[in-house]
Order: sequence, then structure tokens, then C-alpha cells
Amino acid sequence: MAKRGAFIVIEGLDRSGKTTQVTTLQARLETEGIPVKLFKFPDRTTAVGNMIDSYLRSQSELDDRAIHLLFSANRWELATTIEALVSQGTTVVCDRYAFSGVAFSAAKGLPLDWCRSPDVSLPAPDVTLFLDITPEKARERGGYGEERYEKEEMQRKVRDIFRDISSEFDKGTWVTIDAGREREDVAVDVWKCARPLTSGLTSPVQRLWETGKDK
Ligand code: Z5A
Ligand code: MG
Repeated sequence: MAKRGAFIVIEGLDRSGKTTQVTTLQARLETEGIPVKLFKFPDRTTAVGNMIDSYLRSQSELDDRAIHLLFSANRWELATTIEALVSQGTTVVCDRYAFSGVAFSAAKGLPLDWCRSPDVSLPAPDVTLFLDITPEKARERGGYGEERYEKEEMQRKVRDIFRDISSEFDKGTWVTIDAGREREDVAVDVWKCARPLTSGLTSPVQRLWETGKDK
């Protein structure tokens, strides 16, 4: 049976080092000769992504539900590409995904189930590596920037919701990594989790949240 690539998502709070770690993982996979493609959500380069970018930089206002649906649409517009790459044997590494979508919108007060629904049936990651960091540690990394949501109170709420989301997954598909350490130490843990998946998988890609609970 032909083997497919893995779908690996790195999630986490602001300044937890997601972009640093996806880049390091991509380089490591390339060194090992494993075909890899990186995605980042929001993907601000698409038409939908442009609207999201403008909202995040407070250059436009949108209803909370409208922006939530745009974040989801931004994933759906790339879902087929992700699935095709994975089925051709490429490992896809993704910087944020639907879990950020749910966590940030639910932190604004939207119901969790409503937040989840537009992302139901997206390709499900084979593993989600959640980079956990305290707001205090995150602040040490240069403080919060200018964008919407980059406020400590918001980040605390988001962290609590990520905890709730993680409890729905088993330990094999959701791994929490202490991201308050040195870059290299975090990268070692990321690699430990990613490596076993990169020798090729035979199981089909699952669909996110289709049964209500992911296992
Ligand atoms: N959002 C949403 O609401 N709904 C959705 O569906 C999605 C997203 C997908 C923009 O996301 C906002 O969109 C985000 C969630 C919301 N709002 N917030 N907050 P984004 O992904 O575009 O945000 P970003 O600015 O790229 O990521 P980030 O979270 O701020 O940073 P990061 O990628 O986690 O960290 P980093 O860029 O790798 O590192 C940050 C700094 O720390 C940098 O100077 C590094 O050199 C340094 N760093 C990294 N690792 C370490 C360690 N281990 N030690 C010390 N310093 C470190
Ligand atoms: Mg980033």
C-alpha cells in the first residue's frame, strides 16, 4: 500500500515560538530527505487572507462571527491542496490551524460548538503539537505587538480554551510541549513527536471533529 505524508500542526499562544519551530522542523525534514511543505494560518496572501490581515491590523471592523467564518474559509481554500500533498507523500507542517480559530473566537465569547462547526470535516492533523507558554514568559519575548488579540487578558482566556480543546484528544494526537525553554530544547521535543510519523503512513487522513470527539 502506498504511503502518505504526515499532517503535523503546531499550535500555541502568542510568542510561543510556533513560527520558529515550524521553520526548524521544515529544515530538519529537508535534511533527512523527507519532502515537506509549510503552511501558515492565517494565510494572508489570498483574497480572504487580505481581509483577515486588514482586520487583525485594525484597519477594518467586522462582526465577530464574520471574521470567524473568514478564518475558517481561509483554511478551506487550502484544504484540498493540503490533502493532495499529503496523499502524494509530502509531509505538511502547519503553523496554527482550526484550534486557533476556535480558541480565539470562543475567548471573545462565541459559543464553542458554534466556533467549531465551520471547521468540521477539514483534514485532521495526525498530530497537533501545542506550544504552551505562560503569559509572563511570552511577555519576556519582546512584549505583545500592535495586532488585535495581542493583549495579556485575551491570551489567558485563549490558553484556558486551548486546554479544554486538548482534553478532547488522546495523548497521541495532541501533545503539549513546554515552550518556555530554549529554542533547541523545544525543537528536540518537536522532532521526537514528528519523526515517527515521517516514515510514511498508511491510514487515511481523518476528518476533523466529525464525530464530535477526536481520538
Ligand atoms: N487567529 C484567529 O483568531 N483565528 C484563526 O483561525 C487563526 C488565527 C488561524 C495572527 O496569527 C492572529 O490570528 C493570532 C491568532 C489569530 N492572534 N494573536 N495573538 P499569527 O500566527 O499571524 O501570529 P504571529 O504573529 O505569526 O505568531 P505569534 O503567535 O506572535 O508568534 P510565534 O509564531 O508563536 O512565535 P515566533 O515568531 O516563533 O517567536 C516570537 C519571538 O520569540 C521571536 O522574536 C523569536 O525569536 C522568539 N523566540 C522563539 N522561540 C523562543 C525561545 N524558545 N526562547 C526565547 N525566544 C524565543
Ligand atoms: Mg508566528
